[in-house]
Amino acid sequence: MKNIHRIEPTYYRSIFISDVHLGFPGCSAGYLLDFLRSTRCDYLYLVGDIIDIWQMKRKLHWPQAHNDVIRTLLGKAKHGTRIIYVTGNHDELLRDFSGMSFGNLTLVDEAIHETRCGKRFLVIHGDQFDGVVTNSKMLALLGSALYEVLLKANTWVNVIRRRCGLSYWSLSNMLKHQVKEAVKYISNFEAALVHEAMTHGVDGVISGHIHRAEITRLDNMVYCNCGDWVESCTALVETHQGSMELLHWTDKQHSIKQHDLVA
Ligand SMILES: [Mn+2]
Repeated sequence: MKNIHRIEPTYYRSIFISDVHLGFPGCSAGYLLDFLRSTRCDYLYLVGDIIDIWQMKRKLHWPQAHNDVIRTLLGKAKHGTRIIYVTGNHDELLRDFSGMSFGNLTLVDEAIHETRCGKRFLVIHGDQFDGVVTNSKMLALLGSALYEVLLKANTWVNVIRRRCGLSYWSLSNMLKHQVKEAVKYISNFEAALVHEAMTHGVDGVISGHIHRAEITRLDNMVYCNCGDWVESCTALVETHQGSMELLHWTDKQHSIKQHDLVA
């Protein structure tokens, strides 16, 4: 395992990650460890749902790789990285400790980040703008290949329904409605966050929660979403020059496989 760390880590001024869901079996801790060990930064923002306390209450799942993520994060703090832990809804128990600092690690419900170029961003998880907390994993699935598979399955479902004397039932209509709802939910979420950023008088917003990485411009504001480390393995980074970029870590296959063994 030692030879993977010989490459000098890539430096970013700031790194933003969200929705890691440690304690949940779907967490891609191996990829995240690879990412954390391959990069270094001055500011590391953990934009909520890092530890999935909801999930841990249901069933405890805590493999060594999840410990390693925590140890790697604390190691970074020890070596000078400022860690700003912005709480989410799956780790909302931590909201009781908002405002507290533990060495280089600070717990907050929201933060303002100023880039090297002087652009100011509101950093917030985003669940605060959920009317109803929606299962974002389901949202992601609905846009995927599964949708196609279900459409095909619909034919067979109706063959059986007909044989049983039941009326035609359109799975595709139901799913199309769901997809439309999902798209509406995402655009409402984005609009709500941009509106919140406006009230703070900042230049943009950085959030998480909906597991959908993005950098875009909306109403003259910059909307960024860190994505997640369950499915997409994405991080938002601020370069040394102060520009924002999205990284898709699964694209970097070179040293990932070895970490999979750890997970
Ligand atoms: Mn969330």
